[in-house]
Amino acid sequence: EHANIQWFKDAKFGLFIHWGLYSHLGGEWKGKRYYGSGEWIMNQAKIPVREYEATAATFNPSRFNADEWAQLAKDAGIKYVVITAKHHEGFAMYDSKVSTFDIVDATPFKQDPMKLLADAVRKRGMHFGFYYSQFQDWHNPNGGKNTWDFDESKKDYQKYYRQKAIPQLKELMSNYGDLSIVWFDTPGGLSKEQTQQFIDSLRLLQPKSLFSSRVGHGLGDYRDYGDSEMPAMPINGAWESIYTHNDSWGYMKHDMNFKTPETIIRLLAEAASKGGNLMLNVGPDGSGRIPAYSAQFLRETGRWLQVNGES
Ligand code: FUL
Repeated sequence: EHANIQWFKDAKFGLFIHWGLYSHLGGEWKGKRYYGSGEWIMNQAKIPVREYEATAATFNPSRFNADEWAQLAKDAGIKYVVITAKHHEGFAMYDSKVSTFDIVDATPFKQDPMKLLADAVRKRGMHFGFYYSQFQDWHNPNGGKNTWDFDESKKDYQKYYRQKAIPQLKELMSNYGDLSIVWFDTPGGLSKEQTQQFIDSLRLLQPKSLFSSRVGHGLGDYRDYGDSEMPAMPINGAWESIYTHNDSWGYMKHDMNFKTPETIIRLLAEAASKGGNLMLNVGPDGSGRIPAYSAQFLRETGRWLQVNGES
């Protein structure tokens, strides 16, 4: 068991934030609407890397306000916040020196929102962590799962890990203060031994940070279930169940199927009663705003928790 697991076991309620270049597209490409997960639009529409890159030129989340996001989480009774630093699309939402496909180099915004958010969250006494897609990277010729630009059988995954994933993880784990979680997702391309080496090398940078189980091969510090999956029975040990507020993780302008505060509270109570955490996701839009229904329903959830003495 990880020496720093107790805060996580006590936390009960986390906020997941999916925010990337896909948020700017909002589930629509060339006039066609896509359904499901907005952050998968590059894959769904088979958008070529060069065309996808070009969308960064108009991505300007000028309404982003780190203090507003962090205060909303605080008001909702949330204890930890995890945000996508790089999702499968390969776009870094922070100032990366490893690639120019990042928010500082490739967009008119030119700022690093992750620095501000990390500080705003920790200032309010909550834990902060990064999501990082360690294997799937549809932008990198050697990253996992872009089969429309690249030939999967010709890829050198080790090279991608060496040249992009590990150096970027090192940036994230060196330049943003103490991380409480590194949330890996959809493992691939590494054996169990290689995964252990990958973990060990990163641990040196942030020994106190927990690693999610999607690092692969059962080697994480706590257990995550499938997307929108709740275990049927109480479970021993540290675990987390992840749900998104509507039906998409990344912002989708035509998805209004937001869970009511009552549904959120039921999910939270169910996870807690079975011994785990609920990490609920919101998808801010391309301008940097958290959808109004998400903000409202999170606040109402927080008020309920306060009135009922749970926060
Ligand atoms: C999945 C990813 O493929 C989705 O896009 C999302 O990030 C979800 C939380 O995990 O496996």
